[in-house]
Amino acid sequence: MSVLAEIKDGLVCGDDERVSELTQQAIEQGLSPQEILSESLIGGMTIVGERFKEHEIFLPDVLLAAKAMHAGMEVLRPLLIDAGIPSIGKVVLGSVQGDLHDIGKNLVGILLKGAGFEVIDLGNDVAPQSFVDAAKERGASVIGMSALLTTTMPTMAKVVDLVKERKLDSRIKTIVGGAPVSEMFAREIGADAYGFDAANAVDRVKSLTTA
Ligand code: B1M
Repeated sequence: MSVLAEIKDGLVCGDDERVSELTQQAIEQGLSPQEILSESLIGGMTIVGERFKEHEIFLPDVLLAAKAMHAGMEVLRPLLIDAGIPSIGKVVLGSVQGDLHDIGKNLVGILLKGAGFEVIDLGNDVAPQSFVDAAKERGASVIGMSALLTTTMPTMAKVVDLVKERKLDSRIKTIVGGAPVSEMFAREIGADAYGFDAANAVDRVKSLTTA
């Protein structure tokens, strides 16, 4: 089995120590962090999602897989973030209220930092007002929101509306993303951008801040 397949297997089994060790091994073998991330970590988590949906595994198994994903991302983090780059803009980031999923959001944060943005990460379960207050107080020009549940997606609209209500929309732009979110949804709620994955989110944030 290749090291990439072994990492994926370790993640699906929820073995954080194995994932951490193998990720380190993959780096030493010269594999790129992007390849390890997409092929093994995101690939493994996709399998976990499918098995959870089919009731083949249960919530504790998903939690262990999430812990293993975190362990792998921690090894990759320094390689994805090129330290010492001067800030090219500030982004407030969070998973919306009611949503505890934060792996994708964390990935977006890591890649934004890697691209030179200062990221103010509010964590998960973030209330609409907290997004807007933080962006205003910290002088951020972009609010990035992540949602993994169809039930929490409407909260994104509340943030977009609040930015407009407070007449901040000329200087604070919004971007939304997450598995159930689409370009069409982003347009419907009046968000300024949609990122289909973490790398695309970085491109979209760059366009928002240079427009
Ligand atoms: Co939950 N969960 N979960 N879960 N979970 C999903 C989302 C689900 C699709 C599983 C399923 O049924 N197949 C389902 C949602 C169904 C729906 O809404 N239609 C679900 C459910 C139902 C639930 C609970 C309700 C289960 C329960 O309690 N009965 C519960 C809800 C808790 C809550 O939030 N209130 C729950 C709990 C959990 C755990 C806590 C166990 C754990 C989360 C741990 C954590 O995040 N710290 C968990 C996990 C791990 C998943 C799955 C398996 C994996 C999610 C993930 O991390 N993917 C997920 C199934 C799946 O998505 N296949 C599932 C990897 C990650 C890299 O991808 O987050 O999509 P993702 O991010 C991507 C893109 O979406 C994008 O970039 C990333 C890739 O580069 N992206 C952005 C994300 N945010 C972005 C923001 C941007 C731009 C792009 O701009 C700002």
